[in-house]
Amino acid sequence: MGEPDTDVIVIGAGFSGLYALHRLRSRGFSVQVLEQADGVGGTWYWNRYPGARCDSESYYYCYSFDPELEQEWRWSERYPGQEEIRGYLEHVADRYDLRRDIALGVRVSVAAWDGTGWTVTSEDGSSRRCRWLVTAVGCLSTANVPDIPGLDDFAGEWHHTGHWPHDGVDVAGKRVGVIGTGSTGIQAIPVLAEQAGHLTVFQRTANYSIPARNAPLSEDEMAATKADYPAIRRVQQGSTNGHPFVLSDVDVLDLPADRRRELYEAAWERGGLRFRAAVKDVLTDPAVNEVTSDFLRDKIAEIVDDPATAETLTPRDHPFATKRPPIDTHYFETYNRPNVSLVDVKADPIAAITPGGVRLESGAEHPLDVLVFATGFDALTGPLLSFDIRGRDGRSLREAWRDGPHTHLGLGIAGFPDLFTITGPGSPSVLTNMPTAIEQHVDWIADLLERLRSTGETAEPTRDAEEDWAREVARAADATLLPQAASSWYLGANVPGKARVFLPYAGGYARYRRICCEEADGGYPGWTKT
Ligand code: N01
Repeated sequence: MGEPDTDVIVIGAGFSGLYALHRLRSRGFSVQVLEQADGVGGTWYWNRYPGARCDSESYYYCYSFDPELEQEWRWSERYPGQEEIRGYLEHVADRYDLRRDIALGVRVSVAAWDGTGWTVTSEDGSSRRCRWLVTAVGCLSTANVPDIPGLDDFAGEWHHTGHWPHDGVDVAGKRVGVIGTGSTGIQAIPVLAEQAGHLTVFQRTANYSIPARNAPLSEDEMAATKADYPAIRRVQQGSTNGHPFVLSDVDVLDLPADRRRELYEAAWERGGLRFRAAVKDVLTDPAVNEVTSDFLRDKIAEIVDDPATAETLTPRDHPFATKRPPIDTHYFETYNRPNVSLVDVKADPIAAITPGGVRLESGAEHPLDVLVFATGFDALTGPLLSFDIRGRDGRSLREAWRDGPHTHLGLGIAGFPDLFTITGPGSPSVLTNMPTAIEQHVDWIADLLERLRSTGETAEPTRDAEEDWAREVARAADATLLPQAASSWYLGANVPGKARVFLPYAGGYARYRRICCEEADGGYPGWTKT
């Protein structure tokens, strides 16, 4: 088997992989990062579609591990655009001298446990051995392109938003179609509408959306944030979603109608994900959710001129925020433009893609030059199953997860020793501010690896711990309204044939962090150490 080439291999060089490299290196581990892209950045390397921007605010969608980094970096806008975040991660890679341990353009095909370590083989045939394997592959990195007949014959160009060409797509004056009205579609549609000759939006599920209220950040705002960082970080660590918002304690149902309206209008004016934080119990109390959903439905009717279009855009089949709530810049306003049309593909589904465009089941044809798939991702499990992970006795993860993912805390998998999954299924990940979730996971993994280094043990979760955690993940989801969105990617429902399991942990970031601390403080009782 030979000596390991390195203590740890980390797969992926996005937010997770970069921090894992830095943290593990600072604890004295040798680390090799393998990244399939030609640059660092992960999600922010790939998602270059028009309008790509973070829905979390810049001052907290960033690392917190180094106060000097917080003080020296200057964000330009309330919500950072894709290029700015990619620039930030490039800066981090340089500032902490990370690049010397990152191999770019290396696509892992197989990672196999060999009894004392992991052998990681890449598509180019090269292999490396390590003692510990850490996946930093992201949660939303495996594109979901629906299997619609005829796509190969399309005469125009088509792109998934998650693999947008680096030199852009010229849509000026062209007939452009967008399939999908999730967070991505809702960001891209207003920008594409400004550039395209005609934009046709194919909507299957109408979505709620809150105005982002993006704006440049002034020197004063940045200075105030920088002065306040310790307090901001404390709030994040004690929060449900890893955001620095204090959740409202006002019962909206107890308010008279005019006060309730004021509360909602103020939240709408503040915009962004803060809207959700302004309504207590919005994700647990159906009556609260319904009045909130009604407020948002009314906003669509106010903004969109044509009543029939407004009605098609109005979500009625799922409560607000049970699917990840998008935030937007002039999304609903875009439907008032003369060059934009909306097609309801729930009422009249897409039958085929033809050489000239999209054909619906009714026979209606929509001629297109460019087709954009804003159709999302095979979330959480997709990135881990996109290559062949083989654990004890050669058992594959694809086999082990045939009926859905099994993990302990989203951090490890029974039968897969010394493998650690940053923001894996069963962790709060996509329900939180991702950098916050990532730092917590990486720090926890680094502590465990230090212990294993000193004891010489190998660790993997026990089956009992996995089963207990699966129950807790299901309990936490069932305590909310989240499972009510039948088409949600949180449930795996967007990918045909995928097991329907609520994937992230909905019990809240602070609670989850406490559980992880207890696990570590208790000597890792959920892990077998041999
Ligand atoms: O993907 P989605 P996304 N025919 O799965 C539709 C994060 N994100 O890329 O709802 C027709 O949400 C599908 O319809 P339906 C964020 O966590 C973050 O937009 O399944 N339509 C839906 O409308 C987000 O939640 C930022 O009925 C089809 C859309 O495509 C996550 O990424 C920015 C279809 C897919 O929506 C994913 O968002 C952007 C078909 N065959 C995204 N298949 C940040 O700010 C799918 N659809 C950090």
